[in-house]
Amino acid sequence: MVVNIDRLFSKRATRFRASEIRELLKITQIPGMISFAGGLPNPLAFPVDIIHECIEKTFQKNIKEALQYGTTEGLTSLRGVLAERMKKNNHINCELHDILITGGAQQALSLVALCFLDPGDTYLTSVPAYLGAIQAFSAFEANCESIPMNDEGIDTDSLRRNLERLRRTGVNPKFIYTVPTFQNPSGETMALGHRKELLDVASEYDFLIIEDDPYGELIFEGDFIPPIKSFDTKGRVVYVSTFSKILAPGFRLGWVIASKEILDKLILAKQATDLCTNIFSQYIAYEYINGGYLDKHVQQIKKLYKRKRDVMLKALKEYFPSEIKWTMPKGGMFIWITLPKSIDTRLMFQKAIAKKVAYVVGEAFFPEGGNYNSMRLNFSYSEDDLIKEGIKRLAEVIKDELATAYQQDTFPPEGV
Ligand code: PMP
Ligand code: G9A
Repeated sequence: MVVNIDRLFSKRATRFRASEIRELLKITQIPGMISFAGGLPNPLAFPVDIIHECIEKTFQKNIKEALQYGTTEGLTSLRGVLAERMKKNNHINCELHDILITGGAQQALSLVALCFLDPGDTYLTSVPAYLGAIQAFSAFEANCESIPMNDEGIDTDSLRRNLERLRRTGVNPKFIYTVPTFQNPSGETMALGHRKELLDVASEYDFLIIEDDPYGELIFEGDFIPPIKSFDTKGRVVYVSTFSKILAPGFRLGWVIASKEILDKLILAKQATDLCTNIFSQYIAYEYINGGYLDKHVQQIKKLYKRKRDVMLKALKEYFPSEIKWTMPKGGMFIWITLPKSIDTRLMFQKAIAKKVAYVVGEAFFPEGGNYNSMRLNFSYSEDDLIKEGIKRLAEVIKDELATAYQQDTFPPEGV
């Protein structure tokens, strides 16, 4: 008998959607393609020699333990050095028992969803939002409410209005998801006042803040703005970060800092999911931090990405038509482009691919869709001369699109 597999899938599984970014990774492997699509670290930013050294140290000191199962919480020594670093660099008051090591930040987001979202629950996200988070949360059959951003970060007036509207219908959101620093996808940073205000609002309406901070270390200029977690005295913020952008995503290592009650639940969810995070890579990450390599290496990554951001900004200024707007990120890996309303970046995508340049359509970052005239560009991955060439190609595609839109607007001529 033929298996009718669709009948057997869970309702949840039927809601799974492919991530545009993951799908795009295939396109970007086409020879000659210049990709501004995936948020990939530059391979030059991988500390290959240091990693080699850290692996050798692990072989000399702990190879038997590194090949064994580990605890679900994660390697004690790694959690210890991480806690010290979080206190020193990020002003987050934490100890090793406040930290859970996860399989990347992505797993942390999934575990949060597993622990907090029932079908029919509501959560909030600032938009545009990191696509992977939307994907992780959407599997749990919860309702998503989008809160727009303004120049300063989250639009707290709109947030309050939305919360009042939800309250009138008896809905109390479980959490808000946000990337306050050098946001993926916009590159924007939430101002200090807005961070504090967001925490006040969360306290007033009693929901959690899921603060995702993969890019906070990659600061090129301007003042360091402490994470929301650093003001949290009541355990209202779940802080998530990752080694993907400061060591290598291949290690699949991230971490969560949260209150004991939340962490205990996340640990149980993780036990059921994968028992423990890759212990071998945790030993390497420990040696990387403990040997003092991380701080030095982050300086080099910042220098490299700042240069790439500058190359992209210069090329945008040189080649893009004047009616196009873009963000000026002071760190991170992304620039957000806003085109005239007449351009639909979904339709333009195939034309860009034909010219061998790729981006992510802006719509992908809005759970409710729309915003078709926007796109995200990654500047960390491509070589400098290819950044310039790619922006030149993209500018040609946009100019063609603008000319076509103009012809359509003015045709047929008046009176015909
Ligand atoms: N959150 C954000 C905002 C990201 O940009 C990413 C990766 N691009 C992740 C989480 C997932 O990172 P990881 O590799 O640690 O799973
Ligand atoms: O899915 C990945 O490869 C991580 C990158 C995420 C992004 O491009 O935002």
